[in-house]
Amino acid sequence: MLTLFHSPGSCSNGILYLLDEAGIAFDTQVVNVRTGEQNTPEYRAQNPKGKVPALKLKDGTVLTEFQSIAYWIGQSLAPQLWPGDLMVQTRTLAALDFMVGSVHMRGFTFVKVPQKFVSDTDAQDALRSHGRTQVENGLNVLSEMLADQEYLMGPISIADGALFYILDWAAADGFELPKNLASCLTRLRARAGFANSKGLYSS
Ligand SMILES: N[C@@H](CCC(=O)N[C@@H](CS)C(=O)NCC(=O)O)C(=O)O
Repeated sequence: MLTLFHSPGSCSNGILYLLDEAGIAFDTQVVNVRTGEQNTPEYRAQNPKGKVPALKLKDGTVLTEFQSIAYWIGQSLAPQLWPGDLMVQTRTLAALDFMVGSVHMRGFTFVKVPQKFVSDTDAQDALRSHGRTQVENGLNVLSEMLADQEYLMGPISIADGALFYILDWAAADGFELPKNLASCLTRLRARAGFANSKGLYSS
């Protein structure tokens, strides 16, 4: 059985979304990053990076890093989430990297946890504001990428796992979503995998 190391409400929601979408059986082990469970020796023994998501395979291998876990899911569990055309595959990986590496790490990280970087409260406000601008720019790029398609690459794909958590965070943090992204989030929430999941998305 696969085991997803997951903190509800965090970016591991995106991998949970893809596993639910794949419709396969898996276990979920909660690692609450708000209370520091990612730093326990037990979890570090599984993932020395101390981050979620991580996915433990049947043979004990632990996969880390959102993009590579999403890639593995598309290659081995859910071919319907992995495009066939080389250029679309390449754009899918670029979209994943943009969402996780830029919109999340260089945007939401500063919106959500500026205190991790600076202790001065004015500096935290400046960092939060910088993060909000990065997220807004990111949402505009994603809106152009989506255009009038149903999902980010056209048909549903592994890129939509990252899009799901990015849009979910944006809505929760009071960002105004461009119309096509708001409709896409509604469509993603209406899919059977998410709608019928065990409910480990909310913190
Ligand atoms: N590069 C990692 C980043 C994952 C990440 O930042 N996860 C956050 C939750 S959204 C985390 O585990 N934070 C705990 C910490 O930084 O201590 C990936 O792509 O999976």
